[in-house]
Formats: sequence, structure tokens, C-alpha cells
Amino acid sequence: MTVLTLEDVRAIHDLPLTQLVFRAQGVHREHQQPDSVQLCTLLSIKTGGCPEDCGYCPQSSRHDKTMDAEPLLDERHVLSQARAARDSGATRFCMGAAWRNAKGGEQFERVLRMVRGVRALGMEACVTLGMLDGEQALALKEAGLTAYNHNLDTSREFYSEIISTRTYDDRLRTLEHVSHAGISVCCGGIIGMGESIDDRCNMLLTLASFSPQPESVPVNALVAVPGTPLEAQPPIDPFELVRMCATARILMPNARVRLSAGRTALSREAQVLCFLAGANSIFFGDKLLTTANPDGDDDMKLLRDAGLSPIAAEPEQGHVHAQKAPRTVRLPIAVV
Ligand code: SAM
Ligand code: DTB
Ligand code: SF4
Repeated sequence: MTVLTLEDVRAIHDLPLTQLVFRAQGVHREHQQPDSVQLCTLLSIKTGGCPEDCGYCPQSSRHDKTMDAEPLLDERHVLSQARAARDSGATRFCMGAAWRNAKGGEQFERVLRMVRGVRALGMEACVTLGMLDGEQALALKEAGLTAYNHNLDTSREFYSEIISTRTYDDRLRTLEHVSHAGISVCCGGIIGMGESIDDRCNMLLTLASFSPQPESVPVNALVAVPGTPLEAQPPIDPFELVRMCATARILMPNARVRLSAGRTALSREAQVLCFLAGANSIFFGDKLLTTANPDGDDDMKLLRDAGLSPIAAEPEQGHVHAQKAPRTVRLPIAVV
């Protein structure tokens, strides 16, 4: 097996854009259902008051103007949101908590009940709760968790410019616990924080070297939230996002590449270019965790106009069930 280097990744990332997209689309057609897109709905189950100092995050209590800390949501409320998400077409429900690490006791039990409830709706369940130990990972697996989201965010080299309260190795350790427990790893990062192209490529190189490679790779463009240290970062050029999606697709042919935060700043055309470059998953619903996401109706129209189909929902199970291969549903062609 040849070991990939930063130079190899740069050689892909820096190809002329049309060549890069052409190559990525070839890999996409070989390894993925080319016209299908996964719709994931996000819900912040515990908002604000986070002790970490991630420079991009509006939920950190270390930044000047922070959001109020709210308690962990009630599971009935969360499950009614999950049902609504499923009824509007999402097949994965992702629950995020502004924690440094997953809490123990009743709060963790509540999260486990949320996971079981989401799975019983016939949806994939994903959570992102911060750092996790081995036992917590096993308990989440036992509850039926499909995937755990924990991002590298950037390269090891740039990381300390953005976060000082936990290390890159802390992140890798959590990902190891998740993987050892048999839970799919959802891991990606953010562009637009002031990192270099080498930083972006190093992050992709690290992700591609995971064994197994991540099941899903969220590619976020920074949402520069007022009050955070990164509030003044200039927006990225959408082609940079296309390059990230394409490079991720080429390096990780079997992963779902998720075009994540930052879509409200993208044109429809830029988003379709990302899909052409191999992105095949989006966050669906008008809110991410605390910031805005495109309107669901607009997203459905975008997919329809592009000839893409959301993955079809599984019927409600009433109990935790094994994962099946996704089916796709064709949207009717828009009648104007
Ligand atoms: N507290 C947990 C953690 O950090 O692992 C889970 C929630 S955290 C909000 C999940 C991820 O969202 C971060 O790792 C980061 O990649 C992404 N994110 C947060 N704020 C963002 C922003 N303003 N723009 C783009 N991505 C963001
Ligand atoms: C990921 O990579 N992006 C999502 C999800 N994983 C949890 C979060 C994006 C958050 C954007 C800022 C906000 O809405 O607070
Ligand atoms: Fe906390 Fe996660 Fe935000 Fe970092 S990204 S401040 S860990 S909620």
C-alpha cells in the first residue's frame, strides 16, 4: 500500500478546477449512488455555556458576547422534532450538545433514550457531545447510535490557533473510542478560519489515513458569528469549497461528503458544483445548531432542479433495527 503524502493531496487539490471536478465525479460514480443526497437534520439539544474556547463557536462561554446557557432538552421535545424532520424528508437526525465532554448520570441516560427514540422512528441517529470515553461509546453503540460526529476542524499545525482548551490528540482519542465501539465516525472540518491550503490538505490527509476511513466527512465553511474571535474572517471563495468536496471525494471514495455549514452564503450553482464534485449529503432544515441554514422548501427545489433525489426514509420501526442499504426516491420534475 502506498502512503499518501501532503504533496499527493496538494497535487489533487490544486488541479485545474474542471479537471478536479471531472476526476472527483468519476470516483463518485464508481463508488456512490451518483444522483442521491442524504438529508440530515440537526438539533441543538444543549445550547450555549460551553467551557471550550473554539474560536469559531458562538456557544463558547469564553468569548465576550456569548449565548445564554440552556439545559439539556427534554427527550419528548427532541423526538417530536425528529419525527417532524423525518416527515419532511430527513433520514438522519443529528443531535449536538455544547459540552466539553459527554456528561454522565441522568443526562447521559436521557441522550441514550433520545438515540433509541430516533432509531425507533426508522432514522439514522448521530450525536456530537464533545469528548467521549470508551464506556460511553459502548453505551451509545448499545442504544443503536449510527454515527458520532467529532471534527478535527483543521490541521494539527493550525489547530492551536483556534482552540487551546483541548488538543488534537484528545480529538483523535475520542474518535478511537467511537471506532472501537463499532460506531461510524463522522469527522471533518472547517475552511475559512485563516488556515493555509496546506492546512486544509493536511486535514484531509489525516482523515483519509483513518482506518477505516470516516463514514461521513462534513465540510463546513466558517459561519463568522459576531462576538466570536473569528467574526472578521472574510468569506471563502465558493470554488474553495468545491475543491475541498472534490478532494475529499477522491481521497475517501466511500464516505458521505457533507456540504455542511455555510450554505446560506452559497449560490444554487455553487452548491450544484459541490454535488458534482462529490458532495452527497446536506444539513436539511432552516437551522443548523444556532445559525441559519437554507429553507427546506428551497433545498427540495434545488435538488429537484438539479435532478438529485433525497434518500428515502425507512418505515417507522418501533424498535432499534440494523442498518439497511439506503433506497432513493425520485422527486417529481418541477412543473413551473
Ligand atoms: N461540542 C461538541 C464538539 O465540539 O465536538 C459538538 C458541537 S460543535 C458545534 C460541532 C462542530 O460544528 C465543530 O467541531 C465545528 O466543526 C462545527 N462548527 C461550530 N461552529 C461553527 C461555525 N461557526 N462555522 C462552521 N462550523 C462550525
Ligand atoms: C458539523 O460538522 N457541522 C455541524 C455539525 N457537524 C454538528 C454544526 C455546524 C454548526 C454551525 C454553527 C451553528 O449553527 O452554531
Ligand atoms: Fe464547545 Fe463544541 Fe462550540 Fe467548541 S465547538 S465551544 S466544544 S460547543
